[in-house]
Amino acid sequence: MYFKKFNLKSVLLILVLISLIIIPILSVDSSKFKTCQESHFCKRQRQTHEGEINPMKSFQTFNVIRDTVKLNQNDKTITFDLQEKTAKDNVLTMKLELYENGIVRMRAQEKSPLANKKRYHVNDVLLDSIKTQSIKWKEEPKSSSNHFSFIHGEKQCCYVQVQLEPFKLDVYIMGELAITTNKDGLFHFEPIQEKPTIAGPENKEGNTEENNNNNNNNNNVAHEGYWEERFQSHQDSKPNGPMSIGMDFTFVGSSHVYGIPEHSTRLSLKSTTGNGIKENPYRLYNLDVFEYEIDKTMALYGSVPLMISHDTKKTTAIFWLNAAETFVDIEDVEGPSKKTHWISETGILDVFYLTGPTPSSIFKQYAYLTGTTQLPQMFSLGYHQCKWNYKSEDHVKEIDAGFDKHQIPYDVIWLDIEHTDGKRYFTWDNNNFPTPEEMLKAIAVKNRKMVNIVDPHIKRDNGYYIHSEAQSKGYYIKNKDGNDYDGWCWPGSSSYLDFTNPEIRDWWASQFAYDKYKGSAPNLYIWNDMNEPSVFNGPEVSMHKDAKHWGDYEHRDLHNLYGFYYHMASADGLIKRNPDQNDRPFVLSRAFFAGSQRIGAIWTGDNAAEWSHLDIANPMLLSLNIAGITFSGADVGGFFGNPDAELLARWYQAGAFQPFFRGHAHLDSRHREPWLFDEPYSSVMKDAIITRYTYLPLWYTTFFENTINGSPVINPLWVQYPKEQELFDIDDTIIISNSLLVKPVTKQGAKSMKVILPGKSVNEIWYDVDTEKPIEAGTYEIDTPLEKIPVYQRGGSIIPKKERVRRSSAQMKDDPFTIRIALDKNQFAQGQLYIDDEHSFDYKKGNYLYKQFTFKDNTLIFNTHPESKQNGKFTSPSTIEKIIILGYKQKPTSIVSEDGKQLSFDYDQSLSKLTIRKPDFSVNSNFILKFN
Ligand code: NBV
Repeated sequence: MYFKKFNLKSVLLILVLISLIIIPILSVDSSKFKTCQESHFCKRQRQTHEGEINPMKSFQTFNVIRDTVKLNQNDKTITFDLQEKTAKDNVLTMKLELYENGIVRMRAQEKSPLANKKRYHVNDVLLDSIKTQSIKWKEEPKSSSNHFSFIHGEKQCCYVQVQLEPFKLDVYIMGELAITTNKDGLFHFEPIQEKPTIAGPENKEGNTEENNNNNNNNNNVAHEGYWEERFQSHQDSKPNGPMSIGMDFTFVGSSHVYGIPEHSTRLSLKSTTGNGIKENPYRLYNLDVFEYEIDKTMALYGSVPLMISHDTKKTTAIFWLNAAETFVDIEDVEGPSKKTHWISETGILDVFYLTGPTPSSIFKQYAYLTGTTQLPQMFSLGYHQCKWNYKSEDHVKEIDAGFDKHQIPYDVIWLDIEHTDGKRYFTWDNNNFPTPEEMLKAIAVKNRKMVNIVDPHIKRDNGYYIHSEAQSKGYYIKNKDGNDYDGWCWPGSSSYLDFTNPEIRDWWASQFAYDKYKGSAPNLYIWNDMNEPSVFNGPEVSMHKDAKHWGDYEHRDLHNLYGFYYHMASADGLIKRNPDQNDRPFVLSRAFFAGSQRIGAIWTGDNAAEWSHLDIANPMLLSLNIAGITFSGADVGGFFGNPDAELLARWYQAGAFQPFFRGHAHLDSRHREPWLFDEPYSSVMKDAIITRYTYLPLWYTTFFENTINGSPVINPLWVQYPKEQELFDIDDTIIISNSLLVKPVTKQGAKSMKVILPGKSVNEIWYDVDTEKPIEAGTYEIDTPLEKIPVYQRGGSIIPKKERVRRSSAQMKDDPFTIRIALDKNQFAQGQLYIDDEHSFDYKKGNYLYKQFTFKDNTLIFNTHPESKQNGKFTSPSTIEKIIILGYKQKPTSIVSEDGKQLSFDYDQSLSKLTIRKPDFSVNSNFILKFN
């Protein structure tokens, strides 16, 4: 036999060789990235105890200085000083405020900061519109009592009780304790200090970390970890010394916490400590993590320090407004409650308590603080085709023609870094892209768009205009010695603009003007990659923390905001390049922070062509969605490697139901445009894309509704069914808006799969969108042949669709709608439809239609949505060409419009399906239909 030719040795050798090839491709080199133990401030805050990590160990914590407590009616604050119990000169001042909608804010910093050193305050993340509300005592501070409490001036949503000795802050909702602060005494604030004149011993015996913590203000401080820190070959000069902050919060009565993206873990956050668990805490520090692995608490590309807690009675959240490196420990404690410990390297203590008490009120409260998602242009909700790299104008033509030839709709073709002249962004490789204007025109003729990559590393080449201008204007971030920061990235030696400075952001934005960005055109949009920032030769592949920014802040203070500001400047550029500034920008960013939703889309970076990465995409996107970043997606197919046809087909099916839908692949990956595969795979991919386009009206309406209420665009089941405890861990199923449930197949070879249709407690009915059959809420094993995407419409919902297949979303603009009504057990249904010009900011002036469909008492009413602020100036040529009603119990004798017109219809008794074929109503006017 053929195999007999091989002896065992050679087989083993081959296996070893194969594993050498495969394993490095598939796993991250985690030694490049710090754990809490390797980040000295985290280790200090987490404390070591008898050689073991004991993260929740109590510090000597703070007391409130009684006679400093004041209620200041003028600025609506309560203020007081706090003194550390053992280091009496560590005095902080704390400010408490209430904001609209049940939000409590707590801020603290040194009472008498050093004149020459300061803490960073995060700017530009909170909306300017937030306003403090009046406060009154619930229980005044008295000398006989260890407590005081306060409440909102008028609204009685909740109250806050402060304990003086030791300091503790409790938030009560509906009369019950919901969140406690410093219950475990982990409030620890390293005061800014002058560098000791006498060098401290380098961690020598007897000078334990505990001593250091308790004697922060004297000279007895070891340098290593405090005034300098080493990680691998990198030295951090730490000129400001230790200034970390830590605090514990317990979500009382809660068994589940979610949020703090971005991590590759499941949606429901796992415990990292206690009960024998010894995990690394969740880390928030924007990093370019090459080949990230699933289920790790290590940091990824972006950070949103928002944690949401949920139980059957209430939903609450903590928003920790800090842009420095942050770690979060989670522990299950009795109650059951969730205890969390937050640790940041620098910055002030700035915490928002969101009191909910429902999921939707949490989203409103968070949106009130940080804003809602920038309404996407319609094209950006279509399908995007990307690859590192489409190599030339001919290649672009070929791909574009491929979509037409195979009759697959798509909206955007993307160019990666190779399109530039030597990675000089805003330039073109003249050999391969000699006539970009013509290339863009050819795409524009078909109403399609292009996206070009523009990265933040600037090639240090005097012949490159961006560099020479930036350098001469002094716009680069400086290294610790005050010279332009010089790091290694794609173009070789590179510098990085200081986007924290508004003047520099303006200058950057001006580079997108058509006369500056040669070869650009109105249908060219932008992709910001590597903006963590990624620095190949920097610590953890990022920037040195002692690099200097505008205002004399260190990079360490604001690292997690760098990508946010870069994204902001690019999006601003796209707005300003048009004279009327009336085109909504589209900029995709890899790095992000709280508030990035206001700027543009984000994606989950360099995933891999593996089933496990397909499987984790929805949990990661759900986590982003509940933290405000709704316009998000994962590379379809997986960035690294080569998916087989089945994996790719299943990935298209999942991606078609995720907010941002882009196929992308690594430079070394084989081409994988949908038509390159055998049947049935190719058709399955094509059908998934077509299906996406039919649901564009639902996506667009849902994104508009996010601008009103901050709700996720894709929801985990518990958000829609907050009382159904068995749903709290489910994250493989999403609900788009509140109407369409999708559970994509993410397992290889799956012939069948378990699907949970929620809503048992309310007797929900669901309708399989393929068979149109009603199914009661419950758990089912369903068949999943390759072509099946398990999608169910909720009984009680009405979904707008456009069912004619076109080449791109722009060609569908004036197409008629099909309305799918799914009745609930009471023969009731309601849904919305939003329409505008699909691209401009005119909707902000009310130039749109926001309509509501209600089916009730055998009557269908189509009218202006009660919350609509439409100004009556916008009209659409679209009509309603078909109305389908599922769950309609018996054939009506007639369907009559308000003006007495009889409408023709079909009725399918076996499905209880009623179809009104050509109502042809204009979407501009209201109508009422009576079913007799
Ligand atoms: O620009 C090249 C890639 C890009 O295709 C990818 O989407 C980014 O996440 N980029 C990272 C840099 C290289 C990664 C190996």
